[in-house]
Amino acid sequence: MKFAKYFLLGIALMLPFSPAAFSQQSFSGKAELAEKVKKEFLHAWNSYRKYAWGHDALKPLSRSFRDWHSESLMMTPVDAFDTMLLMGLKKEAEEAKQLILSGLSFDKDITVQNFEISIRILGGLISAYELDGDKRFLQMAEDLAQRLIKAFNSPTGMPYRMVNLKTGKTSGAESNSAEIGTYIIEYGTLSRLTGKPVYFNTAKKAMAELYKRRSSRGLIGSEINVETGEWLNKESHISGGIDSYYEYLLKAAILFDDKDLKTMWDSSITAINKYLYDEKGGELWYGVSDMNTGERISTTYGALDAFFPAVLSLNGDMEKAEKLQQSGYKMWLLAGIEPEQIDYATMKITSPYYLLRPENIESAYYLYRYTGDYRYITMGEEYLNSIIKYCRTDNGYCALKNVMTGEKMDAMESFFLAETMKYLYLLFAPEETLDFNSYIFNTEAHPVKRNY
Ligand code: DMJ
Repeated sequence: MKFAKYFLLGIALMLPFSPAAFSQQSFSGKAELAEKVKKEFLHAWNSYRKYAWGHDALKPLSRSFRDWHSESLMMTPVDAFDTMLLMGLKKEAEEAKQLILSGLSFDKDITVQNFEISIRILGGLISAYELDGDKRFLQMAEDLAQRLIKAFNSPTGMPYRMVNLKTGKTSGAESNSAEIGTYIIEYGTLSRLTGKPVYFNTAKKAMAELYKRRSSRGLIGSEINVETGEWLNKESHISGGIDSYYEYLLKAAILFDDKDLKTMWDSSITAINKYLYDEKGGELWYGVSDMNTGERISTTYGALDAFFPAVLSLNGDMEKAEKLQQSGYKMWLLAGIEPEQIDYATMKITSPYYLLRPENIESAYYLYRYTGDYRYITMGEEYLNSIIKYCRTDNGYCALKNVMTGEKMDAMESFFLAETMKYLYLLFAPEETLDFNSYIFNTEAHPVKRNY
């Protein structure tokens, strides 16, 4: 048996390189990597359990917790629940489910950030319902949505940034494109599940209002007043502050087979590829330009931009997707772990922290699913190992204040368990774990079914 294994391995090594030969040879490696991710997920989850149970997030260095508001919204368990289901962690999933169902209520006099609560908690509850089937998750999701939807009550239909869960009082008229245009996956799915079109229509209207205010070049800016519709910041890019608006245009066009959203996406990606696309020394990057003139303002790219290869690949543009992912990989390797932002013209780090973000890994996962190229497995393995090397502590995982010095931060964001660990796991796990072509992920990596 042993002889046969080494004989076959020897033959495989003599074959000229081809992804198929390589992936067969390394098959058991993927299973081991998936197990390794699961073990590290448990390490983080058990630390949350021990020091932050019932609270929003773990503070791994001080072995304590952080709540975003005066009362907890159980952000980490809600965000992590579907990852547990996908990993087959039945005991942990059951415990998290009981905690959420018995202890989480939205009848609280607290003012929340509409965007964050929608992508993390509303998205988490909807996926929990779809994957687990317990109707109480759907009831909670609708209760939350009925409170959050009041944020859209502005003169333009673009939502305020903040809304009080009990009183519905809104605040924060000065908002950004991402916080205006990232609701339709959650709201549209809720419309499908409840038969009430109001959710889908409200989210779509906000996107259309934003799109309507694009410049003659077809670009949008990053900050806008939702009462007057006036742009406050005309910098156009694919980075934080705009990113998930584009992500949701494409994903929702696919998910709901919506022609208007498809038109909006098509014209947006044409403008992005004309004015933000930047080739430097054979490498592909996307920079920052003025939305009115189309002229380049800066050559920055960062951890948040690294979602874009996934979006490009979902759009079928594999050439740009693979090329951009190579640039993202280079950025990750600069200091051994991904910095928040670099200047790609000088390859200098302009923002040195690492918040345990998932986007670069998310793109590696999409590219592996689309190409089957084993290079994305080894890329993911490097990402995983560097996160273990730099961010693992005795009590969970922590963000880094500075990737160049390795200085740690006392924070483990819930998206580490919702997204970073989920995408790593799905990258290495067997394809049947989640049929990639049957689901669309919200921007917090919560999967929703494509077809009903
Ligand atoms: C997440 O909350 C979401 O992915 C969002 O779209 C961007 N920021 C974080 C992760 O980096």
